[in-house]
Amino acid sequence: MDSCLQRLGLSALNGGAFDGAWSGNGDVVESISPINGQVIARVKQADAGDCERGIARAQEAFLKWRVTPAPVRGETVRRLGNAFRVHKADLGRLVTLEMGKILAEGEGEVQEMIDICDFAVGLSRQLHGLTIASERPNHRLMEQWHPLGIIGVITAFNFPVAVWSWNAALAAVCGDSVIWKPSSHTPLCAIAVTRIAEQVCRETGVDPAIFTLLCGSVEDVGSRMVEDRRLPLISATGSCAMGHKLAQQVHARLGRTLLELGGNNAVIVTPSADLELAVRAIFFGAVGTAGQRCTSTRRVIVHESVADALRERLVRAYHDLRIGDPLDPATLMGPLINRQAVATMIHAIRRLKREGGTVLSGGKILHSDIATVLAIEHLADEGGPFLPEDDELLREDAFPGGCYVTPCLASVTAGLSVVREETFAPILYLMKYRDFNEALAMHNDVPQGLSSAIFTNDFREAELFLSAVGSDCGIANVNAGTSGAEIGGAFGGEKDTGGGRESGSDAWKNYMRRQTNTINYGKDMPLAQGIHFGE
Ligand code: UN1
Repeated sequence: MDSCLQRLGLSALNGGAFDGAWSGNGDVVESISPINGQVIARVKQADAGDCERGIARAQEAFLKWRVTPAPVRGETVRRLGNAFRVHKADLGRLVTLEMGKILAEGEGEVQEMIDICDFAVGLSRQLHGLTIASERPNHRLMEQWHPLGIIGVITAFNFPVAVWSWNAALAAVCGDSVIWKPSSHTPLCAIAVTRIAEQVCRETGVDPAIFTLLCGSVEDVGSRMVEDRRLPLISATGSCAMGHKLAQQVHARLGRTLLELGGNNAVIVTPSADLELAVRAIFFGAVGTAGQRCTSTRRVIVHESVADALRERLVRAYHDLRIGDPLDPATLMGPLINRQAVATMIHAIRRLKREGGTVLSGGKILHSDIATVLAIEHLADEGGPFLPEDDELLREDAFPGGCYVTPCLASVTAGLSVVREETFAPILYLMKYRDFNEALAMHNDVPQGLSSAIFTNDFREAELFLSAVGSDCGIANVNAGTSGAEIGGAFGGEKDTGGGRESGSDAWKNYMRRQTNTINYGKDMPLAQGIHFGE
């Protein structure tokens, strides 16, 4: 067992349900590292009883927490941020072990947790409403923000710790309790984080059930949270398909959702662009986290006059990329999360070729023996076993486990159906444009609307891109890439991305209920709109 697990309080078999006490009466599952296919440790998941207890305990904790003054709540979150500082290296390493992103990115994710805690501490003294001019004499009109209740937080494998913290740190200062259902691929990260939060709560005399954890499947845990009226808000990260289904269930009981779903993020490269900057941003955006970020760059829309130069630089960067063990500091791209993800990527590349696209670089499975490749699971949507072709394989002994690929760079014409979908893998589609308005139209012609970027030194193009007729995404950047957003801004997107905003700016308002108050300090009873009623 890796020693970081022990330092984080994990053992070979771990309880995956926490409501102030650790339990887990459901199935025992293995957490498998995508680095080498080895079992890291096992987890006892939550069963129906654990879920019921977890929800009841989170409610009990909420009733005490909501009357704790917000700046006092902020003190617990301040200590939480400090605890993450102490455990940054171990937690970052665990993220790498369980999820496969490189160490620098694993630690970067923990830094996001620290940053959002700092943000939330300041916020704990700024949860203020407005005072509004009343139309009636001797009246005051104002609004207050009150704690909302239990926040259900459903997270994805790709950010196994940070996304919880964006929700939990804000929810905590807002006076809510949180129930977390992590991805079933990354339960150990969730257990380690919850153990840290538990310790901080015990030190500050807070009921640790404000940070409840329920590890388990969508059926056993997710759907119980989604259908339970005691959870007024479900904040969920995942695919567009997951979000569509979840929204229908939550909205059927008139609950609220905060959705952070798929992206199909593009970079426009114009004739005046600084190509050096553009290549660096595109390369990090497309290959970083092995293309498994919601904000990963998936499309490049490049002006025909600079298309050849950009393509050549990108091909070179892809060629020189160091792929391998994400624990090795020299590696820039680790494995995909599992074999299913590898199969999904190869299927997308086959489709791309069928639809007329050309692969310029990569798109192969790196493996050390064919047996692991043939063990790739059945693809549910294709209905049969996944059988790679010879030209889809690249044998190198340094890649055990079967989850390694070379990132794919492809040239396409706009409008291919595969380009309109988010494939959660490192595939980058290059397409050319002639006229700037055509580039904007191509940019917006996908169902998703998360992140976007333009590289230009022409201020008219930059401003148009940011204007009402420009990018239709929740995030739009100039001379900065699509991924790697700071926590200080509101994070999320439009259209099929789900419309939610998490993290900075005023995203905290999602976690509170707004109350409008009218106070009459006069001796008359004037009615609004000048209505006289029986006088
Ligand atoms: C995600 O992929 O779910 O902007 C979130 C970024 C990160 C967050 C990504 N700060 O890439």
